[in-house]
Amino acid sequence: MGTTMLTIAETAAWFKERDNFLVLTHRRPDGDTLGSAGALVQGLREAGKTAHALYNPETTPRYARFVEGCWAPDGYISEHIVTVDTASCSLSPLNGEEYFNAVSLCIDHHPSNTHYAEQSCLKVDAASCGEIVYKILMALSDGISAKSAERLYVAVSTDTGCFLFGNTTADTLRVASLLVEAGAPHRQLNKLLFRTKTRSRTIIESMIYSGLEFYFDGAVAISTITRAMMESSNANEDDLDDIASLPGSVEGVIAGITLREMASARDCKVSVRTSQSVDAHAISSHFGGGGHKFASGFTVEKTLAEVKEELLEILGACFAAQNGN
Ligand SMILES: [Mn+2]
Repeated sequence: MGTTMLTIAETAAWFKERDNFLVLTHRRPDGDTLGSAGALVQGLREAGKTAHALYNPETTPRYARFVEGCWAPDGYISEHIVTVDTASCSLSPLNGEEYFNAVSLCIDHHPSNTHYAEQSCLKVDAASCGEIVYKILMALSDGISAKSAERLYVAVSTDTGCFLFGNTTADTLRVASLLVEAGAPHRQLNKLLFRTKTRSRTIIESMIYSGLEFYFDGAVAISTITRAMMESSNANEDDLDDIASLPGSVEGVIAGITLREMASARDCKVSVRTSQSVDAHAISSHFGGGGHKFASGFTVEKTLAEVKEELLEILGACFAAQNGN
């Protein structure tokens, strides 16, 4: 499938010439997709357009307020479907599948993007989709409201782990600075999103730490989250936000793997976080997943033990190749 690549200026012009947009977010929505959608809807409305986001039933309380007032009313008929932060149609929320057949514009930063939209504004160097949406809104109306700035700050800061992840660039920080100038309440947001833990989060973190396993002289750390752990800690999805970065925080670890048991013992979700020379996207693509160089993931119908064994083999081959053996 071919897609036409648009620059930021072309994307802004595309919006200018059109009206009646429906913005779609991805399955298991995070701060980037919801913050980007919330800001895009808000910015388009401020530019005099009609825009709504398709309700995402998996929206968690943590991010709900940043898409407040954006959900499309029943019976809304849009003319143009726009996706944000969504690399492929398979990431559609269950209620969005029919819309994914006819996406007019995709705004995204994933290198694994499958070019499913008619037009794409794809910037793989951007740390977050929020940065791209910021530039589009600035090109559209030469200014941004405090409300949009707040939502975009959520997008940019959550996708970079508060500007700590390897994807953070000078441009990310520049955009963040402009968002703060535009009124994003960064102190409150940083406290809320990065310096506050629920008790359930604290409990499940302690379980994860005590179960950490190390391989290859400590270069690989594997953390495991079972359904039993979720139950006994009473943790929900919000409590697991960015949990995948936990094993990589241990000194010496260059590949941090998080294995999570989902609906059944043969439903496993895996997150891979790397630094230096280990390509996270390449590891996940062995299992049909993907992502970025330093962050990727996949789901697979295997038990935790089976996935762990296969991953260790792949990582072993990866380290052997690097050492020239
Ligand atoms: Mn993103």
